[in-house]
Amino acid sequence: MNRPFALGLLCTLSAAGAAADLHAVVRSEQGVPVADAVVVATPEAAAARVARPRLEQVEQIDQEFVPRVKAVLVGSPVSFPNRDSVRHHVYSFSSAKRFDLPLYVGTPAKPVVFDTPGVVTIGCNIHDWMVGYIYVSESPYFATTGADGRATLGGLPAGRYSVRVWHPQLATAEAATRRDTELQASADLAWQLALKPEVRIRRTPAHGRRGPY
Ligand SMILES: [Cu+2]
Repeated sequence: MNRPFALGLLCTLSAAGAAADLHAVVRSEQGVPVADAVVVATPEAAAARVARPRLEQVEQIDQEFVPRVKAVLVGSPVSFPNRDSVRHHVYSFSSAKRFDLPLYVGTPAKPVVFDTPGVVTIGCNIHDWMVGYIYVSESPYFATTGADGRATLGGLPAGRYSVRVWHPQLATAEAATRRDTELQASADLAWQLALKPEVRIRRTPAHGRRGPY
């Protein structure tokens, strides 16, 4: 007897919970998959889901930042655990967040709070080749591409979004990557990005694994 009611409730629930997955693929102009690209979807309406910043981390492993590109929601605290036996001195001069964590081993007691949207370039005072990026996102909907150039933004409420891509080697303004899309069900979006050549500082033997720091 109560079956119609139950069915009605089920329909209501599924309509209210309508969510879409956005499958993004990012390639270079030559068609090579691009890793470490941040894909951000900004809803036209205010974010339906209230996202809370949570503790994130960027490790130092074998004298590199892991991950090299980390996207976080604005307001997120980020800790910088040092997994190496050598000391690191992590810092940034970026306008979105200036900070300095003088020489340390283990995990500095206080995480750094990233409270301004933008890109924060991080380095190490001791190991010049160590470069990483923290992308501070205003929207809670983002993902970073893997080695296959793919990223999935899951569970986006249906609606209109502008979607854009950032990468450390992006040759254009981030705004130029913008796509406007109406998401009702899952969708695919693809980008071919013009990238600048990668500039990497060579690791010097003096700063090898068994170095003085
Ligand atoms: Cu270092």
